[in-house]
Amino acid sequence: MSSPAIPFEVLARTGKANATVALPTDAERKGLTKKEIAADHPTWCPGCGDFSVLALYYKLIEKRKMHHEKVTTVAGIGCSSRFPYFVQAHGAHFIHGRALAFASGVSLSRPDLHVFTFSGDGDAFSIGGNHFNHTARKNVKMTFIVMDNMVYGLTKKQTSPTSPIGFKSKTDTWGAVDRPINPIKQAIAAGATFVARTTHTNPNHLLQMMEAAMDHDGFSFIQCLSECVEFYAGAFDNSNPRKGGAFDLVPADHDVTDEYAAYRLADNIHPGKFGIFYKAPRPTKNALEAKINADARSKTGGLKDWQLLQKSFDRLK
Ligand SMILES: Cc1ncc(C[n+]2csc(CCOP(=O)(O)OP(=O)(O)O)c2C)c(N)n1
Ligand code: SF4
Ligand SMILES: [Mg+2]
Repeated sequence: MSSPAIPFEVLARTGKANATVALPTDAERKGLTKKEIAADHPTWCPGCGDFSVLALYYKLIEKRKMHHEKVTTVAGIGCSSRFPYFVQAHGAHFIHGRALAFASGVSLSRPDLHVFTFSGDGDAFSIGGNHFNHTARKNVKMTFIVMDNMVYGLTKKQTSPTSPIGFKSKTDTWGAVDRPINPIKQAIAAGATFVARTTHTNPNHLLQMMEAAMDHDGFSFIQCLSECVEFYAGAFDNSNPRKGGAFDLVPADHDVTDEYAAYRLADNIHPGKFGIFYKAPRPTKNALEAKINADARSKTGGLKDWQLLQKSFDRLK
């Protein structure tokens, strides 16, 4: 294998701008420790479910020995979307509802990165609902984790697309009347190729789902129930055995490649089943576009990008 290009900063730091520095290969490099991954102190309310998702994300990076320059953490706006601030890696705290659009650009232009996008239920399914459908149908390679607390937390308790009927909030003082969406069914119908549900109260399961999603070659979506203790306390007690609820797994004999079976399974009433509902191979937009680019490039006679651009400009003159 050829040795990796040495970034300018490394040369500058070592003071050996003209020397060849033997950098360790990826396999030789040590994995990151939690201390190296964690940035800043999370500003969530004590007891917020989002802490658990963050802790498991650190664990995932540590366990899978990912390096800073290979992880990208993108989010929209909301309490949950503060995520990238707390991760010592590249990423962006982007515009409300537009995390997937930004993350798609990153994924398509840098297929070597693991792109993780985090959203809240409002960010993902309300203002960002359109992007959710289209990113799923395009099968852009990334992992999308929605921390669903069934309320707008950051803006202090408005009804979200997953709030149940009757939920009293600042926007529905007499109780919500609109039928909530079913994120799992919506993801399957839109064309997501990996669809799973987990909860912040079951760390082992959450990590297991994150790993499976990360290993999937395509758009992997996880609905992670994550309690807002401030504005919707107890929302997920019925899925937590420690609070008298039941944590029901997707049956072992469920065929995850059967789209209709997955859709029917997702029909269970709240909180429903936990695990992988749907997982099927389909070419990613990344792979399809890479092929178009390679085909086009093979016909350009070895011209460089800037020369191709120049030719296009010249044609416009
Ligand atoms: C364009 C735009 N509209 C509205 C807002 C106000 N706003 C910020 S976060 C948010 C909803 C957050 O809810 P959710 O995505 O569920 O995240 P949570 O805070 O519950 O984690 C809203 C409406 C905004 N920042 N930008
Ligand atoms: S308001 Fe709710 S979602 Fe936001 S940090 Fe507090 S507990 Fe978490
Ligand atoms: Mg929310």
